[in-house]
Parts: sequence; C-alpha cells; structure tokens
Amino acid sequence: MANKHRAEAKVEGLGPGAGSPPPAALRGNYAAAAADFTVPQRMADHGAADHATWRLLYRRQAALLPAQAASAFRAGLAALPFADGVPDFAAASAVLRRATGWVLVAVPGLIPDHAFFAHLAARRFPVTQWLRRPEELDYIVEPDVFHDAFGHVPLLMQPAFADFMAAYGALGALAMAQGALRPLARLYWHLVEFGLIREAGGLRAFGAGILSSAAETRHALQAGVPRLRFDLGRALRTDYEIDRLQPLHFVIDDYAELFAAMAELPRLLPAARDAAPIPPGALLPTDRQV
Ligand code: HBI
Ligand code: FE
Repeated sequence: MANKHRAEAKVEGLGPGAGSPPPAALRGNYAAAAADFTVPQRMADHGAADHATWRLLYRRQAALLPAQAASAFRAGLAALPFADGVPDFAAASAVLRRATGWVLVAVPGLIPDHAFFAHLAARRFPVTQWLRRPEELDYIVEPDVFHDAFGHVPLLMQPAFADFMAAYGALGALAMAQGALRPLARLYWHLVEFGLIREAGGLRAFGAGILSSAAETRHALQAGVPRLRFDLGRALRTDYEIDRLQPLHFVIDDYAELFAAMAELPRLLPAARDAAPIPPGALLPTDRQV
C-alpha cells in the first residue's frame, strides 16, 4: 500500500505562527507556511536522489496504467510534464490552467480542512512539497508530492472532474457548519482516492490512492474485490481504514455524475451525519454489485 494518508488526520488548529508546533507526526515545515498554508515549491531542495526516486515511482506506475487506469487519467498524465523527475509546479500549472482553470500550489503536507476546501473551491490544488524517501517507496502515512501530483493532478485535466472538485471544495464550509465533515471526507476517500469508472473496455481506476500505489493498483480490479454502483448516500455513510488495501470500491459511469451528486449534498449530508456508519468493506442486501 502507498499513500494511505490523511483521512482522520488531525491537522485542524495547526497554523503558521499559531504558537503550537505541528504534531511531530507531520513531516513538513509548517513554520514556513503562509496564512493559506502555501509554501514556495523550492525546486532546488530536490536533488538528484529525489528525481531518481520520482522516476522510479513514475515508471513503476506508468507500466500498470494501460490495463488499470481510466482513459482520462492516462490522457491527463501524458499532457503533464511529470515523466522526468519531481515536476515544477509552475510548468504543470500552465498546462492545467489551459485545460480546466486549475493550478497547483505547494503546501507542507496535510493542511487544515478549512484551508484545503478553500483552495479546492478556488481551483488551486494543494500539492505536498516533499518527496518520500527511497525506503518508503511502497508505503507512506502522509501524502507526498508523488501521491498528490501523480495521483491527483492528471484527472484535474478532465473538465467534468475538475468542476466536481471545485464544487466539492465549495461545499466544505457547509459541511463544517453542519458538523458533517466525516461524511464529506468519506466521499473524498471513496471517489477521489479510490473511485472506479466503467469504460467501454471495462472497469478502470481513477482514484489517486489507487493510481499512486502499485499495491492498490494491482488490487483494485482483482476478482473478488466488491465493487458497488456509486450511490451517494451509501458512500457518505461508509467508513474506511487508511492503512490497509481497500476492501470495497464504488463505480461511476462518467465524471458528470460526480458533479451532479454535489447538488444533492446539502440535503444528504445531515442525514449521513446522523445515520449509523457502515463498517469498512461491509456489504448490504440493497447493494448493487458491478
Ligand atoms: N490537506 N494537503 C492536504 N491534502 C488533503 O487531501 C487533505 C488536506 N486536509 C484535509 C483533507 N484532505 C480532508 O479533511 C478532506 O478531504 C475532507
Ligand atoms: Fe490524496
């Protein structure tokens, strides 16, 4: 597994100059961050070893993509300057901005929910500044630049998905006001991190948690892994675990479906907040397996 990050990570209350140091568990330099938690990318910090690690990760994942990744992910990746080493965010942003109006901003790592949502709503995707160490190729607790850039950015080149992500960010404030962050985070997990899509050639992965991880990529489409037709209410109630191979995936038919689902969120979030959570991997009699 790789990149099982975040989820219930407690970064709320972290702040530049807030007086309390970030939890030791978070690796980034939060003291250097601006009020919106952005930092300079500082390409000079990435030496030859970082670029070699990136290329190793890139080549390993690229080999798995033809059989496993959604066509929009592969098209987006091919258009981005990601193949040769840790990418320069300004160069990648120039490509992304032309496609969907999104840009990348560098951050120290996980950032508080309100800051994360505000960036998404403004079409800024927060990308962690640092790269995992060579001994962490297969698993890292926090998201790093490989997970954030390689995993998330290719699909932001797809217009309907890009619109969905901005709408998701805009709903973050409402979810926080409703006390419904947990269901909103589950939605991100099950779709943005671990979603599958049905294409003409069969099921393909588009989630960043899958496609930035060799083990998740091999596992997601294997026989015997339950795959459910995406149901918004179901996904909002489904708990997850961040440190094991995902036991269940949701399947969409197109990216417009995700954007359309955002219109239902104000109504469904309070219900999901008050409902009993569905345990990770549990199957219900009403589930429609794909
Ligand atoms: N910060 N950098 C970063 N990346 C995330 O994916 C992230 C975050 N902060 C909060 C957060 N995710 C989640 O709480 C939301 O997806 C719900
Ligand atoms: Fe992620």
